[in-house]
Formats: sequence, structure tokens, C-alpha cells
Amino acid sequence: MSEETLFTRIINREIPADIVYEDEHCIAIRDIAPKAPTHLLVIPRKPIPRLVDASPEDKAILGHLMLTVGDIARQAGVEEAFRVVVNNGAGAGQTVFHLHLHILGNKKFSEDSL
Ligand code: D5M
Repeated sequence: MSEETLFTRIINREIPADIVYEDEHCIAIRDIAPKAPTHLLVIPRKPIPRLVDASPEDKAILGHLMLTVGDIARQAGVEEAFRVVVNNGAGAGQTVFHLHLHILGNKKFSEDSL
């Protein structure tokens, strides 16, 4: 049985996905169960399970992800209003244990909710 994560299988084109961006360090896809009209996932090629599992050697990848979120948000036309969410651990709602950043946009956000 494969130990690859779902997202590694998408990165390797073993499972189809709507890929909106990719570069040498990461890929961005449309979420299959969107929670906002624009709901993208930015996923490092490296299968870091959770944010808390990232190590100092991942510093450049983490920085790249944050910078790339801005590029992807601009490309999607949501750069003026979007949220970035990282669920860390099952208790926080993480279901795919391969680090990913949710970009949520084109949605009316209430000011006091996260
Ligand atoms: O977020 C995991 C997210 O991954 C969740 O919003 C659904 C999404 N998902 C699950 N399978 C797929 C496929 N095959 N394509 C695109 N998106 C997918 P989490 O933070 O772990 O709860």
C-alpha cells in the first residue's frame, strides 16, 4: 500500500485535480469541497504532515508558500480580500496530513470571526 499522501498523488498526477498554479516548490489546486466561492489550496511538494512538523530546514519553503499565496490570490482576483487558513491537527479540522494553506475569497467575511 502506498504511503503517499493524497496531495502527493495529486502532485504526481496520479489523481486528477484542478491545478491553478505550480512551481518547483509548490502546487495550488481548487478545493473539491469549497467553503467559499474561491477556495484554493497551496501545497508544498515536500509532504510536511502538519505545520508543527516543519523544521528549520523548511524555512525557505514556508516563506515561499506565504509569498506565493499573494501571487495566487492576485491571479484569482481576490487580492483585496481573502483569508489564509492552516488547520493543524485533527482537533483543528485537518483531514489531509500534508501541509496546505487554504485561500478563501470572494466571500463576505464577518469582522469578528476567524
Ligand atoms: O483540508 C483538506 C481539504 O482538502 C478539504 O477542504 C477538502 C480538500 N480535498 C480533499 N480531497 C481533495 C481532492 N481530491 N481535490 C481537491 N481538494 C480535496 P483540511 O485542512 O485537511 O481539512
